[in-house]
Amino acid sequence: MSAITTPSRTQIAQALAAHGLRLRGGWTPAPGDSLPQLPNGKSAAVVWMVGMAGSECWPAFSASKFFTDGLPHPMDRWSAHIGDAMAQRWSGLALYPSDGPPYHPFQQWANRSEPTQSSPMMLRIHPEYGLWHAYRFALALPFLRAGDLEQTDLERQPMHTDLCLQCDGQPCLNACPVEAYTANGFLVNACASHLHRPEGKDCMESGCKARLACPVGEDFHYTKAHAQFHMRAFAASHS
Ligand code: B12
Ligand code: SF4
Ligand code: SF4
Repeated sequence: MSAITTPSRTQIAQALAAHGLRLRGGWTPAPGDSLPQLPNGKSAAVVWMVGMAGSECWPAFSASKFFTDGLPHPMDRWSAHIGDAMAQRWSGLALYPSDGPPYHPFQQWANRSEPTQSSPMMLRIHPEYGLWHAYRFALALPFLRAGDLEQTDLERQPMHTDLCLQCDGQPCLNACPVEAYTANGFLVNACASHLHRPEGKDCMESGCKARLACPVGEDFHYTKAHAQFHMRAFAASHS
């Protein structure tokens, strides 16, 4: 039987960067986390969070075969291609945000790896990337090198507390033309219906106005092509 290779945090980050993906920190599972077993039958020692900030993954994704093959869910399939290969290489398991329902609690996991906070948009807000970030997969691995988790962003950066509570006027809450963001959550159908009408053209072409109204992370706004890709996917799945 071949020995298991334990990659360093730097090696993982470099392997991901080759695909325009970002290592978003990691966390150590506890028994209550009920993660699936790894292929060797053992529990994971660490879960690394993988995602992107802004449109950094767009060049690699849009150049991949998944973008043009005409099959459904191209970005999920692109992510799975990368995540499964890494999991196999390092004897772990890749877990995906869209696995489910029931879904893995990605936003709770993210909070254990990075200084993200809740926002009225239901998305986690990051002090640097704002609302312009997402997760592509989580890599559960059997071993962790000493010192690697002490380097997590959560421990290195000061916590920026209350970003949204201190936000002047909370412009995100007033920018949606159909008031899809309410005190009771996100009105998916109100948003989706608007996107299917001619009045929704702005959102379809430039991205969600509510998200764009947020002053945090403006340098990380998605490019037009990237924003349109997500808006079309969202509208198509809520027709
Ligand atoms: C179902 C789903 C949706 C549904 C419903 C969303 C909802 N608010 O219930 C729909 C289709 C509407 C949707 C839409 C979008 N989604 Co969505 N969605 C999911 C998905 C697949 C499952 C959510 C879930 O039920 N998780 C299960 C629970 C147990 O996990 P959780 O970590 O506990 O998550 C919940 C809590 O954290 C809670 N929460 C968040 N903040 C706070 C704060 C407090 C105090 C409390 C108590 C709870 C709480 O809300 C979460 C959802 O219920 C997640 C991926 C995932 N696996 O989590 C993506 C996810 C949440 N979506 C995401 C995104 C980006 C979007 C879109 C912007 C799509 C896009 N690409 O343009 C839109 C807009 C959403 C919006 N404004 O609300 C990202 C969010 C990234 C981020 N920055 O936080 C995720 C994490 C996927 C990803 N690949 O990264 N989504
Ligand atoms: S506009 Fe203000 S309240 Fe809304 S998400 Fe951004 S920082 Fe938070
Ligand atoms: S995409 Fe447009 S309609 Fe939907 S929530 Fe955002 S601003 Fe509102």
